[in-house]
Amino acid sequence: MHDDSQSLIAKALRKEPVTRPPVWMMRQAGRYLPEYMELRRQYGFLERCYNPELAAEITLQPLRRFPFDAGIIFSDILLPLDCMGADLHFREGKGPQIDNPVRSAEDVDALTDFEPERDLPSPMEAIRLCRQRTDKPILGFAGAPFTLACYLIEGGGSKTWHHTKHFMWSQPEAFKKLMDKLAVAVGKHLQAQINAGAVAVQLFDTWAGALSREDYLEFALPAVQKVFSMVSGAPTLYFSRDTQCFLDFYPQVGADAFALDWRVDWTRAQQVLGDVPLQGNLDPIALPAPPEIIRQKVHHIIQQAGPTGHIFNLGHGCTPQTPISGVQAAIDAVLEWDWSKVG
Ligand code: 1CP
Repeated sequence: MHDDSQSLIAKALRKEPVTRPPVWMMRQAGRYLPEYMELRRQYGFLERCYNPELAAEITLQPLRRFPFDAGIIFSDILLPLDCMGADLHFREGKGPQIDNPVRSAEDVDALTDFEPERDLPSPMEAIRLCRQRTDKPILGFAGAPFTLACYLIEGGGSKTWHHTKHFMWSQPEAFKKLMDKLAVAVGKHLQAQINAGAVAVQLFDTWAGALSREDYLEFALPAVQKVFSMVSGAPTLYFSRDTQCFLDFYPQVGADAFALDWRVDWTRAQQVLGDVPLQGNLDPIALPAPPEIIRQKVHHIIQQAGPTGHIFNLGHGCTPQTPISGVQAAIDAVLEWDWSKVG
């Protein structure tokens, strides 16, 4: 099996010199790709995730079309919840739905333990298949406990996370027990993906920005720390969205690197976080812009991030409206960068 240790992404995560940053994009597999839409017509979402052949194929699709430096395994953050007893559905035209939301201490107790290789072998199997089929490094991932709790308690997506916050404040002990259970499940899931050959793993805390500083510290941070304390053998990245006001908490999180959304200013991030690898952070909504604008924005980000410890990415995922030409223009702009020629 090939060795990923000299890949650009592994070097950037070790802060070694590179002539240009490595590039991949969150949601680089998905609805903006015609070849994904073709498979989407034939198979349901959960089937695409639970069948390792399909998951591997979808992971490889963007790597065939674009010169990305890494793939991210096709799966979803909500799958472990399905294995733990949540009645998870992806119905056409709707986001994820959980038909038996967690609303009481008894509901928390009823969630079953999660053993990744027993209950959810497909992402690990898909990582192993991808590693046989491409030399590109493959990233694993999972959802952070707070973000998973949001879907589990709410029963789906939400603008306000009303039920989640109500549960958190009215039943804090049950909420913390839930966070702990989720942290154990997620820690095991990330470790299993590393054991299967993931070059690094990313924890997605998409909804952390819904919390105040106090609530993040009390309810979300301890569970994230627990996740990262359970994981070893490959670098870890923490992505959260809309959390500029928590940047100063990041050093306590326990991740090796941080994925920034597009609102975060590089100078401030580097001042607050110091010498840690950073990933990001082009606004995904810039991808429909003219190629020259994309190029300027990409080069501005690379220049600000500096020559070591930067992985180029979007500040959040590709959307279904993302044009193929915009993805290509952003990658071209990264590939033409050469730090050895920058004075
Ligand atoms: O075809 C479809 O309609 C499915 C759309 C889709 C896709 C492509 C969903 C449903 N999940 C995924 C795959 C996925 N999800 C990946 C694989 C990598 C890739 O595509 O390149 C990853 C990393 C995720 C992670 C994920 N799922 C997050 C965290 C990251 C983020 O985007 O913020 C979240 C919040 C989810 C939940 C989820 N799954 C799917 C949707 C539409 C959503 C979000 C719903 C919402 O906004 O509440």
